[in-house]
Order: sequence, then structure tokens, then C-alpha cells
Amino acid sequence: MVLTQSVLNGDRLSLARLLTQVENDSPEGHAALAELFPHTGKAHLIGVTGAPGTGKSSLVNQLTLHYRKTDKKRVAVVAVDPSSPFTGGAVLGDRVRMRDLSGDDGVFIRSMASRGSVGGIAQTTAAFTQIFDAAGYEIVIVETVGAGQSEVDIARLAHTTIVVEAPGLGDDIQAIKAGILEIADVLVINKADRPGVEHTERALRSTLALAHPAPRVYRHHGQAMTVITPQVDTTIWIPPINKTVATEGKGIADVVDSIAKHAAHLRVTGDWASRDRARLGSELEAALGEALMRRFFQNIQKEKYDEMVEQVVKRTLSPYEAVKVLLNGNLK
Ligand SMILES: Nc1nc2c(ncn2[C@@H]2O[C@H](COP(=O)(O)OP(=O)(O)OP(=O)(O)O)[C@@H](O)[C@H]2O)c(=O)[nH]1
Ligand SMILES: [Mg+2]
Repeated sequence: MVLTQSVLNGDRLSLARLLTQVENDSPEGHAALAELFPHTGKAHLIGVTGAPGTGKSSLVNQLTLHYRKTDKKRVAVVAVDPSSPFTGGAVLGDRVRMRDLSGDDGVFIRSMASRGSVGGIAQTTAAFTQIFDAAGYEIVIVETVGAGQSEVDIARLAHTTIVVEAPGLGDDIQAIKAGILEIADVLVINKADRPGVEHTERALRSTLALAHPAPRVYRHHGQAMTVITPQVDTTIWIPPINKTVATEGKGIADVVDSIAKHAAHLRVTGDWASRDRARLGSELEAALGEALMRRFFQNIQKEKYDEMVEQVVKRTLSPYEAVKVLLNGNLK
């Protein structure tokens, strides 16, 4: 297919066109995706999530600049905005902040508004990352606002998940509640120029300590001595905490370093492969579920289905029993 070939050749216009086709769930988009799929599996997928306004876009901007300048890596960014009912606001803001990167052929930035995708946000995002991967972007960053399920979805999508916190939002407690720390591979406290950084850091550290008991530190003649346990378990990754001022580009190299260390850890432990497997497995499952639903509705008379809904509404059948009838024709 011509489109696939030009995407593989690095043609930006074709890439943009393909992304739109995939977003619209078009047959051409699906066909191109299938052709590109064998070319995927090379990119490092990085998820960036956190509460609104913590500085995710600013951080992504800086990370991208760093990867371009220092590592000469090609970077693609998908900014998912599930909360915004507008297509303007946040997306435009992101574009403005990304202006340092415009005109760079090694960078591709794409925003995705909440209702922009026909096939569902998680699936479209997964497809986008595959297209970028096939097109030769070595780093693919996905930014989402942490809003419940979306951050779990992103964790499933990424090799490395970065959770961004900021002081003074009172969100250190919220984040812990939402279990966001469970999905974090790297923690970033952005806006480290603001008061309350120490408090946020302390809160994060104590939560992390609960999840990953650290080696004990003893005081001996006033000197801190870390007790090195004989068998240090190298298979356990403890999320590092990095402090940044994204607007000034401070602390970015440390975050890049944490990301690289995490990638190395994934490779050594074999978790890179298992994350790939989990991600592709759940993608397959979602596609299968969708196909089965479609097939089911193609093969059932609308009247029969409506009749089942009616019985459930009347409480003569439970939804569970109704499914049995729909699938088997009777309750057995
Ligand atoms: N003081 C300070 N302000 C920052 C820093 N990083 C970002 N900001 C500002 O915080 C605001 C939000 O930054 P964004 O990068 O848009 O944050 P975001 O998390 O992407 O926001 P949403 O995508 O809307 O959730 C902007 O006004 C930034 O200029 C920082 O390190 N220090
Ligand atoms: Mg943003």
C-alpha cells in the first residue's frame, strides 16, 4: 500500500493522514496498521500521567528537547485529553508550549481530544503508538491526565510510566488514594520552585516505603551507615523520585537518567518482554471482545434482543439470565 510505504519512509504528511484515518476507525486505517505492525516493537513507550496542571506537558516538552539534543533520538508525543470537552483550550496550550520543537523533523506531536476517536481512547492511543513505532520514532511519549481508569490504561500501554506530582495541590494524599503510586516507575515532583516540595517528597517517600521497605540505616558514632543486606534483590525496582522545574528545564537530565535505568532494569529482568506481552494480550482481548459483540448483534433479531431488555427491566430475568437466553436460546 502506498500510504504504508510513505509512512515507513518518514513522510510526515502521510503519517498525519494515517493517524486521522485510524482515529476515524476507517478500513484504510486498519489495513495500513496491519501492514505496519511487523515493523513495530522497537520504540520505548513512555507514559506521563498526573493530576491536571502538574506540568506534564511542560515536562514532556523538556524531555523531548533533551532526547533530541543530547541523545539524537526521534521522539513522538501523543497528548490525550480525556477531560477537556473542548478541542481548543488545552490542545492549543500544548502546541504553544511545544513551539521550541516545531520545525524539527525528528519530532512529531499529536493531540487527541476526548471525543476525537471513534474506536475508544485506549485503543486509538495504542494504534498511534504502533504507527509511531513503525515510522521509526525511538521514543514515544503518551501524556494523559490522571483521572481514574485512564492512568491504569496508560500504565498498561507503556514500558515506563512517569507519575508527575506538584507541591501544594494537596494531591499527594489523593494520588496515594487513587493508587497512582502503584503504577509509577518514575516519580517526578515538578514545580520544585514552589513551596511545599519537601512536604510532597516526604509524603511520597513514606508511601513508597510502605510498598518497598528500604534498607535500614543505622547511626554509628553520629555517622549514617547503610546496612547492605547480603542478597540485594535486583529484580525489584524502587521508583526513584526526581525533582524538576519544567518551565526552566531544571532536573530534566535526572529524569532521563531514571527512564534509561528503568529501561535497563526491564531488559535485565525480562519485564520488557512481559510488559509487551501484557499490553498486546489486552489489545487482542479488546479487539476480540469487539468483534464478538459485532458478530452477535449481526446474528440476532432486534426484536428478540429488545424483548430480553424488556424482561430485565420488568425483573422477570436478571441480566445474567438474559445473557444465557441470548446465547443459548434458553436458561441452561
Ligand atoms: N512554577 C512552575 N510552574 C510550572 C512548572 N511547570 C509547569 N508550570 C506551569 O504550570 C501550568 C501547567 O503546566 P502544563 O505543562 O500545561 O501542565 P499539564 O499537567 O500538562 O496540564 P494539563 O494537561 O492541563 O493537565 C503552566 O502555566 C506552566 O507554565 C514548574 O516547574 N514551575
Ligand atoms: Mg498537558
